[in-house]
Amino acid sequence: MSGLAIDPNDRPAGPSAYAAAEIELREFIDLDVFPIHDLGSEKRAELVAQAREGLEAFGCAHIPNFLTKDAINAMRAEAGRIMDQALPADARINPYLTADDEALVKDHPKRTFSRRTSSFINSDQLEADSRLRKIYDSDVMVHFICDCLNVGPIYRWADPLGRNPYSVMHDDDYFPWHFDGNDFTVSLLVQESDEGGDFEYAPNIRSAAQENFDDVKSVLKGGRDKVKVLKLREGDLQIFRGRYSLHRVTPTKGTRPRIIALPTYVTDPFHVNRPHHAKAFYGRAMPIHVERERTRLDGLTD
Ligand SMILES: O=C(O)CCC(=O)C(=O)O
Ligand SMILES: [Fe+2]
Repeated sequence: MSGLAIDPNDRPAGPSAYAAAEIELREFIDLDVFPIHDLGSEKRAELVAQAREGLEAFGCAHIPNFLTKDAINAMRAEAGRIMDQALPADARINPYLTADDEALVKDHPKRTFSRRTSSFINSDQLEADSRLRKIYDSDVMVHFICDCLNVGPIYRWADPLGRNPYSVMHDDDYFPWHFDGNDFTVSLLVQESDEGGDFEYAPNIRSAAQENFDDVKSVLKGGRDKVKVLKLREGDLQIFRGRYSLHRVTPTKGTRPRIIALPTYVTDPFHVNRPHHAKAFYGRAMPIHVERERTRLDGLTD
């Protein structure tokens, strides 16, 4: 891989370590309001039904106030302590995170690049007793998300950088329009920015069978007719099908960084981000990204 320096000794530390007995759900969720552990409860069934409606209609489910204040505070404190280790991005990306292709016309979506300045606190940088990692490792959470998505089984992901990072956006940062490499993303907003930082998305603008470059181009050029805006608040949970919905985070303003946790579950736990994707998003690629680069199930570009 030209341009990608890979250190062969840079091996992931292994799977997450939290067993069910070590995870106290009440450390992050009010089980009276959100009884996600109680499979027979009516409240849980309602939550699942609502999430499915959102996912079906817009590729997006939103559960306000999902996290407890205590969990928000713990995650904000963790992110604050390790934020200076985040690998800042100052990369020009197209929506597919691919290199420029001069064979295409100049205004093709694959040739439309924007500067991404947001940064990730990569998953391998989380603290040993990270609250985010407990949430991520919780089987109850995996089962709940799986029910909401109505696909399954889903798994925690092998990608050592992308499995459960925090995304951080400081004053004037921007996360431009893109598609995700994985099918869906779970987001938990930990801290709002003073201004901006809205999540915008064009639901199901492409499918596994169809790229729909014309529609993507229209959004990139500023068209708003296909765009929806989701105002996330601290503690909100969002489940989002980012592989088919073009999305971005609008520029953030102010001294308070926007911090969002992204616990990422997948249907194929083995395959990780492609090296160029890992480099563009997480600031580095590791041997696992090179070794597991294989043909994907779909033929979409990312
Ligand atoms: O920060 C967000 O709300 C979305 C982040 C995102 O789209 C991504 O990490 O791929
Ligand atoms: Fe994304």
